[in-house]
Amino acid sequence: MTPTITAFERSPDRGKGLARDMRVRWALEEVGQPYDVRLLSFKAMKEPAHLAIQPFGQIPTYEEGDLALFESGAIVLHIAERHAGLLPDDANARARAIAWMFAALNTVEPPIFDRALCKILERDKPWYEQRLRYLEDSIRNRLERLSVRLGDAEWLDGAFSAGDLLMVTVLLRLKASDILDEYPNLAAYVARAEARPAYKRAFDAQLAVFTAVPAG
Ligand code: GTB
Repeated sequence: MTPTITAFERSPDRGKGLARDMRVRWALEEVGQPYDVRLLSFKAMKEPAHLAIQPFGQIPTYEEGDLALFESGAIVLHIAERHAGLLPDDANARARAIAWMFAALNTVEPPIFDRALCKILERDKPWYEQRLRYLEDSIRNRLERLSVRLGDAEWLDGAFSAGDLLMVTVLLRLKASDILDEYPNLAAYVARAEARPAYKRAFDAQLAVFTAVPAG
């Protein structure tokens, strides 16, 4: 059965692939699972039909038969568990890959996402510079440790996994800043992931939504 995911009808990032449907699209492309996309307006995301699937009125969601899922991390884990290619077979290696998925979303993403929000929503506040510095220090703290752990390796723990997929989607949000370039092995890690054919297909698919929508 072909799963259906939801995505922004008009992504505020104008097709840069920063919204969280990108990680779900990428996971589906990595495992070779075709999918349909239901595009939602901000209004439709807050209507009962969508709230029944996503209690917070957000994208992405994932529907397959009588399964409806929300939370991008849970969706990527579901895809990785049901298809070969995103989690190792060895039980311990699999547990470690899942730990990296949690690390990406719980430990690395929060200061990166908060920085993006701060730059949009708090620019005119008296605490802006101080808070931005605090968030950037927190990001550097995480990236420093991540950079040390990655070292010269290609991926975080052996073969490319769902842990790398989520970590890279989180780090990509820093591409517009200079912060990622302070850690050349992390910048190269992100570039390596972006060069994966599955990443490119997912990126192009979400970009096509933006370019297909008339401006306005
Ligand atoms: N924890 C949830 C998950 O991982 O699925 C969070 C989902 C989420 O934040 N969804 C956002 C959303 O639906 C889109 S991705 N927001 C609408 C709302 O809450 O009303 C976050 C996002 C939004 C915009 C950009 N951008 O423009 O760059 C990037 C990321």
